[in-house]
Amino acid sequence: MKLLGSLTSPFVRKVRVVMAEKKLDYELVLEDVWSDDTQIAAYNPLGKVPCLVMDDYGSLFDSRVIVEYLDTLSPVGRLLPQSGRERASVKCWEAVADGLCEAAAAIYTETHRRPSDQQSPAWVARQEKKLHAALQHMEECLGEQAYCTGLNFSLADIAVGCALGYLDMRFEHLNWRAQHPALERLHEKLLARPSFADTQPLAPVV
Ligand code: GSF
Repeated sequence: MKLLGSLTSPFVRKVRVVMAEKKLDYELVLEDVWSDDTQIAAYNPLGKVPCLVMDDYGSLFDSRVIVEYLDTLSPVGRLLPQSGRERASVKCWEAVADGLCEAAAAIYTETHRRPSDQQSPAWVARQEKKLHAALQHMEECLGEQAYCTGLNFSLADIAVGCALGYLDMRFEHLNWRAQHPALERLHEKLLARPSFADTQPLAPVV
């Protein structure tokens, strides 16, 4: 399998962490989706990473689809409960964490890729509200629990950890740790896992 991705995307990192936790082999192919000569549209009509290209050249996209598929490939380290409310709960954590990343990436794109006279402060403020609400929600739901859904490590923790790592890379000034001690504790615990330590996001040198 080939994973088309970047070293900065939290969605790509989520897939890489899942690959590592499941002990799956793959090749990471770096793709700059903002460059004119990107190949990404040949595999994903939406032009986004991550995109998984399988050995028969079929492709899967959207990190949530990819990680759900990967979890079925091996019984090693199940990351999603088989069914029912528990499974939905993990997926809901993932949706909040991914939504946080979407809001954060939207702010970054607006403020760094759009000419300043075309930027909308009101739109940025709307995304910031989502970002802060998502952090608050995750902090409250995690509370004193060992992991997002209780005692067991799951895809929920992977999604949350990748979102927090993305904030550290792009929004250091936000200092999310100050208001979210439960998330800080979880993040420290996750960084002790090789799957997280080996995939820390790298902002390109510009
Ligand atoms: C989001 C992927 C995404 O926004 C998923 O895979 O979970 N729901 C999707 N990828 C960004 C890179 S980043 O912000 O992580 C991307 O490829 N953007 C290029 C574009 O043209 O929007």
